[in-house]
Amino acid sequence: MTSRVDKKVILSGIQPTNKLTLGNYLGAIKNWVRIQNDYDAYFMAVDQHAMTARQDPIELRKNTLFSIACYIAAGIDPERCVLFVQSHVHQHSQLAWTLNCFGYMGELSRMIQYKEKSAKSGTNIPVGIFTYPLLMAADILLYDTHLVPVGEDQTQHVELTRDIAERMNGLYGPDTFVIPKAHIPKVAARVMDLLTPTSKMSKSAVNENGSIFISDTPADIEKKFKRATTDSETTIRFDSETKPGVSNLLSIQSAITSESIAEVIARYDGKQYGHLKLETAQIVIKELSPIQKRAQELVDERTELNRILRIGAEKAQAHAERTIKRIHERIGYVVLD
Ligand code: ATP
Ligand code: LTN
Repeated sequence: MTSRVDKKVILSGIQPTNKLTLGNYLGAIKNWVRIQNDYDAYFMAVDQHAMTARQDPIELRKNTLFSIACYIAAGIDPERCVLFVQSHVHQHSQLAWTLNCFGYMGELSRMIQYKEKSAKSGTNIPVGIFTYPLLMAADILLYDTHLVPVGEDQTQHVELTRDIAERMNGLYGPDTFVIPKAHIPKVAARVMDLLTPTSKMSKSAVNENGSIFISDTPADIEKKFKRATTDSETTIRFDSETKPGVSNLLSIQSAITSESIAEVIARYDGKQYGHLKLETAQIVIKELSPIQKRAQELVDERTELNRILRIGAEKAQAHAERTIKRIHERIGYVVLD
């Protein structure tokens, strides 16, 4: 079961439910960029996952293209990595059905994201919110993935993927599926909401002022950081329990500048929260501005993006089809040559 270039496979994706946030960038994309050369890498926009919440069709299409453009603008190399849109590779839903027959109601109902999202959905909870981790498991297992670079909130889904892969390996042979592992960044694995720093920064937060979007203008970014919730003390130190707001700003800086938290703190000796907020804003603006500009150019121009997505879909389909054939053989479907 070797991959295209005999390197280990990494794969990850982000739901194009809105514009990407600083959380997606620091928790996922920046980490992808850092490790892309060491692996056979697959990165996608998971539009089928986005369907678990109602989407405006025009916005969904726009956000999907903008996500891919952001991956490239942030440094993902489309010549080296397979960049694609999930719905372009029909094998994802095909394998998801099979996994639906091997995942258990009990384990799915323990998923934290399911509990949180279903609580927000009111009485009519789409079935997809419940079975969603099995589509994610299909995404991962289709490409014989070894490592899944994600933020901390996704570890439970990767664990579930491992459990199902091991279950099927027990039934159909130890090399049916590669057993994947989550790869979590050391800093900023969980960027917090600026207004409610006890919750994760999210694309779909109720109050958009707590989230920094990659597409925010410098003025928006500065305004949001100035309003960031801190605490009633005055000392700048790291303690995510008692000082979640200040600690979040320190982590954001550290993730962008690659300084340690201690080095960031040392720069604030004798300074106030106001300085910390403003300088964090400036560091974020400097990091995001070129990404935003390049992503917008790619979306406006479109031909290059279409070319990249067409090649990505073909490469992804080729790998996915090999896996589908292998699984269908093992589980007893009739496979035609
Ligand atoms: P939504 O609000 O639509 O549920 P989200 O912003 O939480 O979405 P996802 O599409 O669920 O984003 O996540 C995509 C990737 O970004 C995952 O790897 C996830 O772990 C990472 N990620 C999302 N939010 C954060 C965050 N606040 N800090 C660190 N990583 C994050
Ligand atoms: N469930 C993930 C997005 C996602 C994903 C994947 C991440 C879907 N399929 C495969 C890594 C690998 C989320 O962040 N909500």
